[in-house]
Amino acid sequence: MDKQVACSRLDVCTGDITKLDVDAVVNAANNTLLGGGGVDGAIHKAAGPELLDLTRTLGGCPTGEARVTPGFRLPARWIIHTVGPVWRGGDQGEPDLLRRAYRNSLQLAREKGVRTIAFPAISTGVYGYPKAPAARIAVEEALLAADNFERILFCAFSQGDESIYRQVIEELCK
Ligand code: AR6
Repeated sequence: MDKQVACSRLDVCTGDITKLDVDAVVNAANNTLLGGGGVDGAIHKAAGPELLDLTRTLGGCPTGEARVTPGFRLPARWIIHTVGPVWRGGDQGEPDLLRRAYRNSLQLAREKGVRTIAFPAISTGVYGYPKAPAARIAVEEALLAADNFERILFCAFSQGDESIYRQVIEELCK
């Protein structure tokens, strides 16, 4: 697909991903899929207890893979749960695992017919992945998959994080 067309399908915003009216939101989960802090905690809280009832039956998720559930009480129809890597210095396969988390999430979303999807900054909170290289992987993978989507949204949680995404997009879309 033409790079500029792919770029035009990307968007960035700052705010709470649980409020977004998109077909799917992505959750930065852990291997248990049983909830936690950060965006995972916010998604479980907003989706309601039915989400945990369901994720208990899924048997967890290996790092780099993704699983899908309904959105329950979220505006989003689907939640794609993925598990990014814990940052251990960068030479323990972290970039590849983060890339796979994005790629598998986008693939699963595509299989569900999702047209609009929002990602949080996977692994960059509790898991400690440096923000700029993480954003670069996110944007690269989104551009590769953009022909399958109307809109791929990066939902930052601070203005500073939003500007990191904007810089990366500017760099990769020039
Ligand atoms: N909407 C959008 N982004 C958010 C929200 C929100 N409501 N809340 C936090 N963020 P983190 P990780 C941002 O720690 O690093 C959990 O306990 C946050 O500012 O949520 O992948 C899981 O159960 C940061 O930029 O996820 C795992 O154990 C980004 O989301 C572990 O944390 C990711 O931060 C996963 O760690």
